[in-house]
Amino acid sequence: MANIIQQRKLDKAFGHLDVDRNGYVEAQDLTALGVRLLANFGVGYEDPRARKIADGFSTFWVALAAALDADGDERLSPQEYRDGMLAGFGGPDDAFDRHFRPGALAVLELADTDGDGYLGPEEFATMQNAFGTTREESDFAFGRLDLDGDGRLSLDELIVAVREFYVGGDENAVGTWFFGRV
Ligand SMILES: [Ca+2]
Ligand SMILES: [Ca+2]
Ligand SMILES: [Ca+2]
Ligand SMILES: [Ca+2]
Repeated sequence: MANIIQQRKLDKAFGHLDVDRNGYVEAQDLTALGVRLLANFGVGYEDPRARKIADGFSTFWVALAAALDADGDERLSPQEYRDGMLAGFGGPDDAFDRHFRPGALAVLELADTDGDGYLGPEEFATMQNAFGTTREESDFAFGRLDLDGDGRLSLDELIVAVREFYVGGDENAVGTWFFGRV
């Protein structure tokens, strides 16, 4: 059973992924999201980080479609997404680590512009902007995630939060707030 927070997280995540807003998540949405991220950070396609994003998102899409595209039309409806995620994509087995982590890590590494292994509020906000998060919501999320209040988030703690946001069932986990209010 999905609680209301889980439901809202799933709908929010679906909204991020449906970049062209046609009501379905498709392969080209992931491509568009990657393009937007690279543009926000001013990184060109020749950059190795661009390749990591493209590979990570492609891996993610193939796994997502294989697990969630119940009717086989190569796109995910909101219902397919919700049902599939609740049925345990990234659940007890290590689907998250295998299919999701490489893309998520590529995004975080891209966002860590000074390469210190942490995201500060500016780096975080630039990344969030690609997902349509406002600066205000980004700062709200940053404040929730920065448990020790030192003004930075390590890539390791961010990966944990991303996992909590996308596949976690615990609404009290800080990752619930990864993209701002839910
Ligand atoms: Ca779409
Ligand atoms: Ca489908
Ligand atoms: Ca940094
Ligand atoms: Ca911190």
